[in-house]
Amino acid sequence: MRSSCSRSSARRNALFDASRVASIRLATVLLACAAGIPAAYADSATVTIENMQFTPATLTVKRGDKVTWTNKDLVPHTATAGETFDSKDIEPGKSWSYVTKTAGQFKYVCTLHPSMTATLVVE
Ligand SMILES: [Cu+2]
Repeated sequence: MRSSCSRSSARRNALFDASRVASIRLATVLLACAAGIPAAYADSATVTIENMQFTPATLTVKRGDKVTWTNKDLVPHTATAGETFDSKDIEPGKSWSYVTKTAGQFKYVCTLHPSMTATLVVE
């Protein structure tokens, strides 16, 4: 009798703790949004450079997301959008990442092969 009583009280405490943790998490997320800070769990996306092409040709991400370009060709490439971002040379087999800061549509190019173009859309 006594042991079953203390067991149920322990279970009540556990439930209370879980709901308290959930509301603290929610408050943290709301604070981060209110301050305009990208949430800590921002997404990441990948652009593959292969056969002298960026794939996908148009990638849409959210502000604060991390975009990684991976060069699977046997020659260096760049992902260059004027002043917004510039990977410089990405050697074969290497990657370069950029955390998006401002919203907009950014056309970018490989400065080594100007016919290679693509667009990064940041919402
Ligand atoms: Cu190139």
